Amino acid sequence: MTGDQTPKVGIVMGSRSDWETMRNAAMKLEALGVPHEVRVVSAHRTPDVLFEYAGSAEKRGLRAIIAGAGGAAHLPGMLAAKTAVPVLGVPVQSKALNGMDSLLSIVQMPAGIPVATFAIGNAGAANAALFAAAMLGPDHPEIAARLAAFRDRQTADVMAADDPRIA
Ligand code: RP5
Repeated sequence: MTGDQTPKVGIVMGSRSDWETMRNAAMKLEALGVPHEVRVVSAHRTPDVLFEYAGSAEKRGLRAIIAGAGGAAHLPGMLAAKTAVPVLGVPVQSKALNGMDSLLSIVQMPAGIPVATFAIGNAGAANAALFAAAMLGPDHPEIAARLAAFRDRQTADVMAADDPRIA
């Protein structure tokens, strides 16, 4: 990464136990050279930290917040309520209900405060990062170019091994 390293994307999660999932978002941002930060911020265990994080996000330069949470996953919605920075919600796969609880509690936001909701688990975390990179693309051509290169490589990888009988 070169140039301005001020974080443009915040990755937050309700618990350290969410890191195994959310690291997939961090790895993608790292690979695309998107300056980012990572924090544990809990809506119910550290509500004051959540308010402070959301309240300062825009002026600190964040352009997207990727928020992962499991169970009663109110973190993304609460963040979205307290900042105009777009919030990308990642439902973490909970043990009791396999992430259906997380998914429904993130996706079913009442009209007025949107949270963009991604797939449950690792795929959702990775896609939230790719989405955040796409959001930044128009203002950051170097990020747009790296995202385009990633997609080209992905396409080439599939086409180079398109006979599943050959290892
Ligand atoms: C949520 O509760 C977190 O996002 C996590 O997915 C879930 C369980 O947290 P721990 O009990 O593992 O800390 O707040």
